Amino acid sequence: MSNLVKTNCPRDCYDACGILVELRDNGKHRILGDPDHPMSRGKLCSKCAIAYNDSWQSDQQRLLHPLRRLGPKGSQEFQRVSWDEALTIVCDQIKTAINTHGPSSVLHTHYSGTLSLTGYTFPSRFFNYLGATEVDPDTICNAAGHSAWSLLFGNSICGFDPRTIKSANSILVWGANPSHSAPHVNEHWLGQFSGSTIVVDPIRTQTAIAADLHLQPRPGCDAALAFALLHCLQSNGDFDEKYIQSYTLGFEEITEHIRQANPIWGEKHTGVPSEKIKAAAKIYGEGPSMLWCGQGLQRQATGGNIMRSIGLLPALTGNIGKPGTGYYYLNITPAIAGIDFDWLQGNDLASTEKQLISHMELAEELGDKDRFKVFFSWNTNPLASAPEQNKLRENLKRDDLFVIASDIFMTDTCRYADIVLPASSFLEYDDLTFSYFNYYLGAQSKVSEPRGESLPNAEIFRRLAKKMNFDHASLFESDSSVIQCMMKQAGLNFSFKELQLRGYEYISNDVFIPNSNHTFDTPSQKIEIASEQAQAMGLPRVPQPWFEAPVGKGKFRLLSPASYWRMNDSYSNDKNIQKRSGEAKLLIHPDDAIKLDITDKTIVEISNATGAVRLTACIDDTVPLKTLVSYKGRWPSVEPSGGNVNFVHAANISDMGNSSSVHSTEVTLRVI
Ligand SMILES: Nc1nc2c(c(=O)[nH]1)N[C@H]1C(S)=C(S)[C@@H](COP(=O)(O)OP(=O)(O)OC[C@H]3O[C@@H](n4cnc5c(=O)[nH]c(N)nc54)[C@H](O)[C@@H]3O)O[C@H]1N2
Ligand SMILES: Nc1nc2c(c(=O)[nH]1)N[C@H]1C(S)=C(S)[C@@H](COP(=O)(O)OP(=O)(O)OC[C@H]3O[C@@H](n4cnc5c(=O)[nH]c(N)nc54)[C@H](O)[C@@H]3O)O[C@H]1N2
Ligand code: SF4
Ligand SMILES: [Mo]
Repeated sequence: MSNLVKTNCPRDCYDACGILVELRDNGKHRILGDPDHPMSRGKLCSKCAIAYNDSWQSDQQRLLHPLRRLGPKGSQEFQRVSWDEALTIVCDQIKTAINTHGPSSVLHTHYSGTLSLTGYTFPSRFFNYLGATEVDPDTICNAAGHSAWSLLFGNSICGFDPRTIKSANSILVWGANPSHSAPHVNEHWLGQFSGSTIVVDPIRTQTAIAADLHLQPRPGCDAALAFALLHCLQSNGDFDEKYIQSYTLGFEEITEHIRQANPIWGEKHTGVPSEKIKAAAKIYGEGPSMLWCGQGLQRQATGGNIMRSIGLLPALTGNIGKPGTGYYYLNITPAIAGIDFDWLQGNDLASTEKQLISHMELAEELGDKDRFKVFFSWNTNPLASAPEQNKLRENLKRDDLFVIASDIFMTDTCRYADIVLPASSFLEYDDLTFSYFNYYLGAQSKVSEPRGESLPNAEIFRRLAKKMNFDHASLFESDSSVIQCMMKQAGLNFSFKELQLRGYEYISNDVFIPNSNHTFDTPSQKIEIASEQAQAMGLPRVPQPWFEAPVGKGKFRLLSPASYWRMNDSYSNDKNIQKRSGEAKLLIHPDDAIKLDITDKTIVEISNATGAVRLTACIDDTVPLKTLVSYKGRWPSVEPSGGNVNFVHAANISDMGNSSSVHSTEVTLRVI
């Protein structure tokens, strides 16, 4: 057997890189980028190249055994126990909660640890069968955008096919920062594009610097900016009247909004110079043009309205349904290929309707003694990533709340758990992976035995189901059966072994041209500019040209998007990455810094009614005035300050999808 094995990266990342593993006899393998893979081209991102070759294969760093809490919650005093003991305790606690308060008193939360399909979905079968309450996963990330584009286009998960870039003249990247969040897409896809690139971002990111045109609006003003662009597009004669007539509904209801949104108005309310608005409209209007809306964009108080408004650009210019056009938010490739998520997650196993709460409600709801008795966190680390960290910690400490956490490392969430269950990493079991950018699936291949006594996510829940004496067959389906079924559903008519050898496979050799028949999955089958559904939800019938007023005196807007060195909050425990990325920084514009007597390395505190956190100032003119930036991804327990930006995140929900509006956070700033 060759000592090289192909696998794929299952992180929550647009790139979905191919990986080549050089097997070593000592069991500590070399993890490299697959040179034959169209994204990785022989190179992993800096963070994975370090962490996969270090902490992810380190017995000192990984959780190796089930643990039972000895000291107070948060103290990290644990005792090693066997799987049988751990699962017996978990099972007893779940049964007690069901007997006294019903199954919905078990609350589970999960998200983006691994996105490999079995690891990501299979445990939900257990919780659905049980009748547990679920923290609605996307509400921490992208639910507002999904709701918005579902109303407008009838679909938010099947966007342009990146392979059609050759036919485009311009790409508009709006509120995404692939230089951090999708480094390979940034280098090999966007970076090699020969047409014009426009970036809309309050931060002058590396992607913005490389673009032909950068519009730098104040945060939360994008709907107004979209309308100003529409005004210019219409003036330039770049509206596609025939397309509007045939395939959209309710155009006449926004014509007045468009008329009044002239570029001077746009400049006044967004901070983007009118000349730049005109220049961007000219480039986009020439077409064919592609639109990429990022996930950071919609984490605003009015993020849903922002997405609906920006979606009008392709709709009114007819940049849809032809090569080199289209709009993209997320391509949920497995769903597009036909993989049945209801089956994967066991949505039909529930005997009563599932109760959902938003991530924005989690901290508060955990304080409800009568509602939740067991909290089970798996594949996620809410004590770093969730809002209202003070309240969350306080409520997790409740004596009458039993907490279970499953992770591959001793995260802050694990520290607060009564029982910790060690999970295996993607190097230790077979699965399918996918990209939410490119239209391909990949094989995740087992290259090591699970570290210590750790178990793959699915196996943990098969064992727990057995302990609970559940007997439904789908709770015990083997990984290989799930993988085989998924491949069949996706039309990959060859063996998993073959996929492992190939590494990855496009779900179709032909490029996708979504909406080429111009029929949309909305009630009217048209693009619903005016939406009765929206109205019924208490939202405006049509997108609104809203903008936010600049922050008040003494206040700053805080943005905390994806960091270069971390994957969400993962890798924060990796010593090398800690060294490379340095202390947690707060980027501040030089003119703001001078006024407050702040220089590089000054220790500052940002605070609001929700909490406070100390950070190290970094003077940086890539951020706009009155806006602060601190990239997400720190574990409070490994920070000297004991905090992270989510101590000031107030959990306000956005206008749609019960979703996060973390980028609407306002703080005051003082020197310590
Ligand atoms: N301030 C601020 N906060 C944010 C955001 C922001 O923009 N600003 N963004 C939000 C967004 S977009 C997201 S998606 C969330 C993400 O939030 P989380 O889902 O909490 O993401 P991670 O912090 O990476 O946590 C995933 C955990 O899963 C673990 N893990 C990895 N593989 C496995 C596995 O196979 N099994 C198990 N059991 N565990 C595994 C990792 O070790 C890690 O601890 O954060 C949100 N938080
Ligand atoms: N390295 C790395 N890669 C990641 C992640 C990570 O943590 N680290 N996280 C993964 C996950 S879970 C996700 S969801 C994606 C997120 O990746 P992206 O989709 O790129 O989204 P973000 O990085 O959250 O934010 C992108 C940009 O939105 C901008 N933004 C914020 N507010 C506004 C606004 O009001 N208007 C406009 N126009 N722009 C605004 C921010 O300044 C930021 O530069 O990345 C994934 N990839
Ligand atoms: S996290 Fe993203 S960029 Fe890094 S190796 Fe994985 S897929 Fe590639
Ligand atoms: Mo996310």
